[in-house]
Amino acid sequence: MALMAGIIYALTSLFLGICAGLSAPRSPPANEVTLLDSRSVQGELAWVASPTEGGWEEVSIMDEKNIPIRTYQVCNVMEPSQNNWLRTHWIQRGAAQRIYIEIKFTLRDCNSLPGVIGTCKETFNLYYLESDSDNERYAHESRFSKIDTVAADESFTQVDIGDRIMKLNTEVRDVGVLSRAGFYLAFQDVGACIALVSVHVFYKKCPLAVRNLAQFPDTVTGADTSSLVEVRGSCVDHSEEQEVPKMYCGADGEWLVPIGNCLCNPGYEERIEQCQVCKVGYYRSLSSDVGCRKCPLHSYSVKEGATSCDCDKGYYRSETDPAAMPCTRPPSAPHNLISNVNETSVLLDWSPPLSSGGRQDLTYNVVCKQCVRDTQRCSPCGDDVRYSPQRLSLRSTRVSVHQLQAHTNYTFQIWAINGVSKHNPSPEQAVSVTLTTNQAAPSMVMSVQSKDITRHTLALFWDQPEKPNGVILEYEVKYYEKDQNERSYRIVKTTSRNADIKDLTPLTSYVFHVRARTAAGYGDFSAPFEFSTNTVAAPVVGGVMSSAVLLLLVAGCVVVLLLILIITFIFTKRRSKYSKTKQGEDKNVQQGVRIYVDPFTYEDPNQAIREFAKEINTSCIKIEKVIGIGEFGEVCSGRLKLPGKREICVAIKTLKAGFTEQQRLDFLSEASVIGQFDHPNIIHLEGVVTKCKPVMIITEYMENGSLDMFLRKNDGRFTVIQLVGILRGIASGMKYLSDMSYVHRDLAARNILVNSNLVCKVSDFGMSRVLEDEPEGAYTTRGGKIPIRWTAPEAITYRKFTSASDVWSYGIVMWEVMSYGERPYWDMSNQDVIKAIEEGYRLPPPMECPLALHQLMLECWMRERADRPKFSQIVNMLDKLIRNPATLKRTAGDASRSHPSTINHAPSECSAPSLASVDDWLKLIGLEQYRENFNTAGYSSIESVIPMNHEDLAKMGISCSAHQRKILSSVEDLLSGMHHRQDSKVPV
Ligand code: ACK
Repeated sequence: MALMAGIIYALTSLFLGICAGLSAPRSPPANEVTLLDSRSVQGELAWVASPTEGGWEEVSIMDEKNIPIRTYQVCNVMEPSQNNWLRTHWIQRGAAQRIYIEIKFTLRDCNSLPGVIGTCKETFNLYYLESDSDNERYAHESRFSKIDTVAADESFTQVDIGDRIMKLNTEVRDVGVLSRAGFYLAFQDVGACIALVSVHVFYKKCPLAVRNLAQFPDTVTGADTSSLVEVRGSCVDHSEEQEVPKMYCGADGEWLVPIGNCLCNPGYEERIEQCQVCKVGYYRSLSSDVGCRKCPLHSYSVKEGATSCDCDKGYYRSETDPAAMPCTRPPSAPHNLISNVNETSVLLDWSPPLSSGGRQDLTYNVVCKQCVRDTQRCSPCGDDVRYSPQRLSLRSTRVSVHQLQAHTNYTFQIWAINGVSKHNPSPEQAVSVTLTTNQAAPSMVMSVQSKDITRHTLALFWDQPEKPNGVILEYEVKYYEKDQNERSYRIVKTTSRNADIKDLTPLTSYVFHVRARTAAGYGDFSAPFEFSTNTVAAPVVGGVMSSAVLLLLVAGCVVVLLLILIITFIFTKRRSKYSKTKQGEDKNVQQGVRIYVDPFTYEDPNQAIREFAKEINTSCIKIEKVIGIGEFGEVCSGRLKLPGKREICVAIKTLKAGFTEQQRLDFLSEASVIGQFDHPNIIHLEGVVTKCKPVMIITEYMENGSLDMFLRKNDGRFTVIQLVGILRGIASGMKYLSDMSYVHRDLAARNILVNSNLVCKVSDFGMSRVLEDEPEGAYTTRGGKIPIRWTAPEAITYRKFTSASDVWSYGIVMWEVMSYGERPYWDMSNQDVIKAIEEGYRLPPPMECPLALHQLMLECWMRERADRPKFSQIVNMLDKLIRNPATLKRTAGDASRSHPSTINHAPSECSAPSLASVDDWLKLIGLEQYRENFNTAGYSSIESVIPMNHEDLAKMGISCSAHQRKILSSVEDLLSGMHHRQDSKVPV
């Protein structure tokens, strides 16, 4: 009793010490909602203790600010069979689905109390009971569910009390899914000396956040520790949705990658996740514009929130002018107009206007007016006047005008026109010239016909030329026999538009041409017209012309055909030349074998990215959901629709905002690596997005995620042949990599992805070379992180990474696959693993693992790397096994899937007995120093240690409680391992 009183006194005095350093209740982080905080309760806690006497006791102490703290204490370490319960009052659940309980407590080290062995405990139990109302305060203890046994990381001793050393433990436990309106918590003491200093119960939420201009409300996290809650955002004021805004709330109360976004309405701009109105003198016309901009030249805005600016007086904007363009004016007139008359044609030439009005779209229109001599009366020129190149929208400063009337007065105006001319057309935009055309010969007679044909005569008639250009004084008809030489023609002249042709030869075809004459001379002869004297003739224009056309057509076809042939020839020549050059230039091909090129050997790593990864336009990508967190940012799944290709599912690795250029290059280096590979068992790169943010790497989507998780989820579900198929795929991918001289360095089941057809693909080519991000990475003595359990000894000790060290890792992957995702070397520490391997131990065959496969694993783990098989040999061996399934029948049978004591020796040391002795076992768990204690106490075999407890250890002189715990937990493992074993205890 005296001892007890001393302890209680000590506890209380120590609390005072603790409380001096115990911070006052903190204001909770934004992502926590407190349901109970014992430190902020005013007055007594008044929780229910049973038994009411002699068990938990409420003790009030003061912290350094003299604020009372309520604590509960119990310390019945001398009495056996303690069962002291302490229940909180009813705590309302609120919106929580999963709650967190943070307990701060102190605990007395039993070893430091004399005479308490057997009764003193160093743990207590935490329970909860859900209830819809506060009517189950006294519910029977058996109705409570256990959350956990809580042990102290730190316990204090008499010496600590003397030194007033603060040893406050903080433990957090969580429990869910809760469904009732509230719950009670209970603390069961079974004989410890313990003080509950504070109990803080809370749940987590993702706090209200605004991302991409969408507001996401306070969101309670999901019930599951791994669940993501999808939340739809709503656009902030003065903004509208561009793509549905969504975000995921993670279980830790952190928001993950935002998807979709809102854009500020026109007249507003984005400022720190808000839309701010544009100031006077500024405008923003489209939601896609970057921000408010100053009104462009010659424009203004007089109100806030302008979506465009009005033009100053005398300035205009065309319908197609963007709002950002300055307002402009019509151009001034062209100048230096020069005319050059040639008979009935005129060539007009001018210089551009001195002012274009501030625009680039200057063109010219020609206005032609025909004026009556000596009067001012003018009328528009007829439609028959021809302009070259055209009359309107001329870009050049020259036009030729044809088919004017001879001897006629004309006025030509040249107008300078731009996009805003129509707002203010004025004669100031034109320059004009007046001129008179010269005399000109008549134009051609276009049509000649015949009638009254007899054996010796025929009558011809025709139309006046379209442009007589004066008075026609005479027509001339030239004709000759079709079969005769053209030079032996005859001429008939007439003043009328017809002529009787006489003295013709019967049944003969004649060719006729007609021309007109004015004072200016003869016009050109008409085209040939053919008539015969034996029948009623039809103009032969068609015939003569059509044979000419036919000829032209045939000639044209021949030319086109020839052209096609020549082009095809040149093209195929060039292609074959191109592909030859391409091959010649392909720098990662050496003597027909493609060699991997390290992107970091490029002077500019961006060049490697451009060379090996295709740039994808973000508009082709649809992000759908977050599937995980990578080193550089979220990993999402989504869809990719490239033009002309069908839509496919893809995985999208994103680079989170705020990265440095080096991080960007490190992130993209993975794409430069994967982009060099093309193999069914290597993850396929679709491309990258580097030109806009977020920067992304797009790969094929692997529906079943990483191999280790996939195997754990499907424990025992596959046939051995299916598992060997998986291994064969991975080996084939690795053979491809080693053929390309690529060393992976981080081959492990977690870095293999599985698709819906169970095809496995090697992945994770990122910074795994450096392995800073590797979750299994441990720093070695030589620096740098290495995933110890997967890595060959020579790579651990002197960083000799080769395809042979990849083979070692492949052996570990084989073991992971055959044990359905078991952790290699279970919970042994990295140091113990290194030591065990060094001493020749190797992992035993997993349960039901065919001996042939375990034999292959052992070969992969040969100490000498030259003795390990090559990947090509591994593929061949697995192929052989698949072809002869009978060879897979023999299994190690009795081997355990999870027994650390059944580590095998390497094949070279197979003859050595491999069942761990007590000495070996102690060595494995790193407590060799107790070898003597065990020997002296008579524990000579593994079996003999099985029934051991704390008391036995204390009797042997092992008093350190951490060591006791480690030994007893290893004994428990030994026990479960023995249950797994069937007959033989000596796996080979
Ligand atoms: O183990 P998992 O489900 O598979 O979670 C991780 C997560 O993203 C972070 O790396 C998953 N992951 C990565 N690449 C792909 C992919 N191409 N297809 C499907 N899941 C992927 C990985």
